[in-house]
Amino acid sequence: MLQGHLFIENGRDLPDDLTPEEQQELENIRRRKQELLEDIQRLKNEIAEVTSEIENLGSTEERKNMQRNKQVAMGRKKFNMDPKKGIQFLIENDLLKNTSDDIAQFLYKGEGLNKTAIGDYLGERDDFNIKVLQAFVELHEFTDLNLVQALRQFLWSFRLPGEAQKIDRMMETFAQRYCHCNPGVFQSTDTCYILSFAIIMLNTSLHNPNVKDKPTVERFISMNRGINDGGDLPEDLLRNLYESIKNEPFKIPEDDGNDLTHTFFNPDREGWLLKLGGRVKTWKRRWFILTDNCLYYFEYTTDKEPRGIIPLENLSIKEVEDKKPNCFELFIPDSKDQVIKACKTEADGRVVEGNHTFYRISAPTAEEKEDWMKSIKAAISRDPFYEMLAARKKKVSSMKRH
Ligand code: 4IP
Repeated sequence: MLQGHLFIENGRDLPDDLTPEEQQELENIRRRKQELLEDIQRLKNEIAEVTSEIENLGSTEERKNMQRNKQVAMGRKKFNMDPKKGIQFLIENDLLKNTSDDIAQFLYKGEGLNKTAIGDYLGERDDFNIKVLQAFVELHEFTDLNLVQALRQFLWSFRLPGEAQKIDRMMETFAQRYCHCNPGVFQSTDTCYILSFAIIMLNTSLHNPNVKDKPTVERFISMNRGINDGGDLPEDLLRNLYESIKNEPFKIPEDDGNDLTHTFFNPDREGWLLKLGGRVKTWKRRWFILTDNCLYYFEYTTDKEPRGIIPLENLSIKEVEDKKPNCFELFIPDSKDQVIKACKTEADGRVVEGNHTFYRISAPTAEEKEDWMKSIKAAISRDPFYEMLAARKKKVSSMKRH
């Protein structure tokens, strides 16, 4: 039987020693087997087809995803180098919708984005960028936060650019959003705007080691008199804000190691420098203090009255070569012979106008020269901003009179 079976397996003919019934049965078995083999083959084919479909599906999906991720990474890189070009690239490749809301979301999430680049994009004057800025600020939730908490959140989401006009626009949008989320806290957006800056400056004064004179809470309160549309803000509110900043300084993104609190608002510095005389060109060692946008110099560190004061407004600074090492010069741009507005003390104690068309100064080391130049430059560049702030203060204090 086994042999017969093998015979059937290998050949097509039926063995002739079987009964007709056996032959019939054998025939049936053969047919069923054939059918089963065909079924198996069909299933195999189907499985192969489906597997290949799945494989193809997986690899195209994967490929698409990989391609997309690559392009997004490229878009982010481009954005960090040139924000406008980066956004354009992402839009052209369908990775970002060309709407202010979508772009704002992208910047707010900020994944892989440089915070200086975000600040630059948001600070642009373009109408569309202003819309993005508004949408971006609206993504911040400030409800029930005090002004310091809101500023902490806001100033961490991007790096405030150094340009006065940009800062003005951004802080204005911030103040509007804060007032919208917290109605009734301030009389006007201007009040919120002014107080925001008072807080940023307080942060610097309290936490920048270069600033020796640390303001007390009383001074902070008195500095902010009359800013609530001519009226005063509640003392408790100012005390809380002061304490909050005192206990914890602002955390500000430092993409390039330079930050607003250290260089923009309070570049104050003091130290010994050599100064060349105005008419008589003698070098004198003087103790210099940079504060309130002015350079003061004293004969001794303990002197109460300075020998001279140089307001930095409208001045420029440059490095110069001299027999003395590490020299730099303060001068009026485009006007070589004009005398710089400054005051000095004569030998007999009278305070008179200075005679310098330039101030040449020599620092003890190259590093100190760099530091002084950096601080003085920052003091000069903050000027337009102070003017804007002063204009707002004037506006709110005049409201009371009207
Ligand atoms: C003086 O030279 C000092 O250098 C003064 O510096 C300087 O005034 C005078 O400039 C200059 O004549 P002598 O002391 O040798 O006379 P300081 O005031 O620091 O002592 P500045 O304006 O630099 O303070 P003129 O411009 O006054 O001559």
